[in-house]
Amino acid sequence: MAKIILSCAITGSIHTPSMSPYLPVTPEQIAAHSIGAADAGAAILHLHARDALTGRPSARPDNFMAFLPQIKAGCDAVINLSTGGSAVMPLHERIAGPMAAEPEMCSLNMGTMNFALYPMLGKRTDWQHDWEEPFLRDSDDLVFKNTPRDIEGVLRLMGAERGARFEFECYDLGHLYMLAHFRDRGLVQGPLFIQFVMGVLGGVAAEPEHLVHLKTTADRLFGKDYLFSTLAAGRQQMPMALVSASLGGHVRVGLEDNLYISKGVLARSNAEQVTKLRGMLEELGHSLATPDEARAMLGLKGQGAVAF
Ligand code: KMH
Ligand code: ZN
Repeated sequence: MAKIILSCAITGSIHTPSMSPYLPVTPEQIAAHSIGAADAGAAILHLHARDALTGRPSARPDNFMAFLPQIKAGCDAVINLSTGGSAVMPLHERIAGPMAAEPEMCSLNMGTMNFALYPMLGKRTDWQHDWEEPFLRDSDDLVFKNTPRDIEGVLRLMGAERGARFEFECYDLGHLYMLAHFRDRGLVQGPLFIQFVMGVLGGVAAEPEHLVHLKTTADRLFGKDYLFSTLAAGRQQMPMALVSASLGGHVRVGLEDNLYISKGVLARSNAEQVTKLRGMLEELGHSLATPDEARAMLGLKGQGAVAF
C-alpha cells in the first residue's frame, strides 16, 4: 500500500474562540499545535492566521509571520497556507500573507459558493468576542468568491511567480471540471493534489457514495496525474478519512474542520486528532508519509525556498 499523506489543518477560519478553549488563536498556540501535530505524524500543516487578541480570522502577513518561523524551526512538516482565508475577506486580503511568505504549498478553492456557518450558532449566548455572533449569523447571506479570473490570479501569483504547488479544494463535482479546465489551458501541472471537501453547507455532504463518485470522476478527468485527500467537516471527519484511505486516498484532520475527538468530547489539541487517526490507519496496515516523502510525491520546491 502506498504511503498516506496526513494533513492537519490547525485553526482555520470557521470555528470561533468561544466554541472551544483548545482552539489555537495566538501565534504561540498556533506554533505549539503545529509542531505537536507534526511530531504526531502530520506531513502537511494547513494554516490560517488569526488576530492574536480577538481570535478573528486574519490573513495579514504580520499575523502569519508571527508563527511561521517558529514552526519551521520546530519541525520539518510542509507548510501549506490557505488562500481561502475567510469567506468574509476579498481575494487581495486572503492572499496577502501567502504572497509574503512564499510557502511550498497553498490552498486554492476551485469555485464560488455559499459558505453557511450559521447553523453553528446553536443556542450559545456566552460569546467571548463581539465579532463572533454576527460573523456566524451573517453567513446566511455570504458568498465565497473564487471566479475563474480569481483562480487564474492565484495560480499566477502563488504558482508561476512564487513556486508554490496547490491543495486544490473541491467542494463539489463542478470544481473538478473547473480544475480540468485549467489543466486544459496549461495553467496547472500534475501531479495535482485534490482535497475533497465534504460537509460544508454549500458544498457536497459527507457521504461515502459522494466520495466514490468524486473519485471516479477525478480518475476519468486526471488519470494517474493526481492524488486525492479528503476532509469532512464535523463529526464525519474520522469516518470519511478512513473511507478516503480505503479508496487509495490521503487524509486531513485538524481543529479547523472539527473541534471534537469523539462524540461530545472536545479535542484538546490537533495532535490528539492526528494520533487517533494515525492509530486507526496503522491498525489497517497503512503507514504515513514523512514530510520529505510528501514533498517528493507532490513535487514541492522544498523548505529552503520559502520566505520565512
Ligand atoms: N476549512 C475547509 C472546509 C481554505 O483554507 O482554502 C476549507 C478550507 C479552505 O480549508
Ligand atoms: Zn483552510
